Amino acid sequence: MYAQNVSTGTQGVRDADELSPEEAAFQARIDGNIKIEPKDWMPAAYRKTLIRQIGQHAHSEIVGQLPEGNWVTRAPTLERKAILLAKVQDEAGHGLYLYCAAETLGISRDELMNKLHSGEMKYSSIFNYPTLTWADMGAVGWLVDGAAIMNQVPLQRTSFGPYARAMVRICKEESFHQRQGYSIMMSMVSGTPAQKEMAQDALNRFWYPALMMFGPSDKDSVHSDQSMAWKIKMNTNDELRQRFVNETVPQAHYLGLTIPDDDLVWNEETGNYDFSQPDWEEFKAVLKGNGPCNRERLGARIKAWEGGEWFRDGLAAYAEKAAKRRVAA
Ligand code: BYC
Repeated sequence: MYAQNVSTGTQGVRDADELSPEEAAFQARIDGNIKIEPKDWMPAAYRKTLIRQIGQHAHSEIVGQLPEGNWVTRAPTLERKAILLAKVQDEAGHGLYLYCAAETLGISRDELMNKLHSGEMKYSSIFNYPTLTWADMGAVGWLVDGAAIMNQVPLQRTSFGPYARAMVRICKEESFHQRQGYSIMMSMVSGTPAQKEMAQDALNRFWYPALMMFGPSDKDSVHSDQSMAWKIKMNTNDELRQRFVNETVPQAHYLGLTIPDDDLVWNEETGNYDFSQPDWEEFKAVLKGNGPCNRERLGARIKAWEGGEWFRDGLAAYAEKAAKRRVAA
């Protein structure tokens, strides 16, 4: 049951009969839905793609704490504060599972951090937008975590075991995150006219950045073919974006809010909503480091990393001493 073609990423797509016996056996495992584990043989490009995607995902969880952490001290009630705090802490946990999954591929946490701080590795474009009002906490939970779930539920079946297993718990927690965001939106739209206006304004600002989270359109996606052949990705960027629009539009209607897209229309023939694409030039600018908050976000992460150096050094020194004591005993 070998795949017809295998994309190598660097060399284009090769026919199955061009594969080495190791590559063919590897592809057969993927096609048979047998998980790849860290000690199994894997093509170098598979390892590299996974480190890139899992690392980017881990960085997104960690950087993703910043726009919401910004609101913990300003939550309107004690209950909302406790919920938001729990959510932000969950994101830290997600980052840690994902860094651990990436480390099983032979890259260290320090290397991953250095690559984030130097700009060599990315994190999700969405976190380069500011959170200006409390309604943004609603929009982020509803739309950003909603988009994350759409992308991550299929990743529970991804071919690399540690990544797939991390996704199971992450998805459970993301569902709670999405619900808490929608709950904030429900409160805002049933409040004063000014509060409803804040909710609409948050939707207006987060709609297109949320659509960008799924990556460029399929025709411009560099990695999709290869990643789909290796079941690192289970769906294309456009498929997931369409699913997200189909699920989110009725939720906006229920809230009594308007999606900021004049061309949004239900298409009976396709059974999907037709919608306007995000501004891909803006997306490219954000990826290049020129979004509204890129410098601030990266600056905050670098400051936290440098500020924590004494603590990491202390932990390492303690571990070294404990190891010596064990040898001596
Ligand atoms: N932002 O060939 P493509 C979350 C890059 S949610 C930045 O289609 P791929 C959270 C891409 O890396 C977010 N960069 O790439 C939620 C590539 O550049 P490089 C995290 C993006 O990898 C709430 C280039 O564009 N989720 O964690 O096949 C609270 C070409 O794209 C973006 C994940 O990471 C973007 N939006 O597909 C807290 C899910 N889109 O690397 C936290 C796992 C594309 O060649 N990741 N690029 O320089 C994925 O599913 C895929 O990596 C993507 C992109 C769908 C995102």
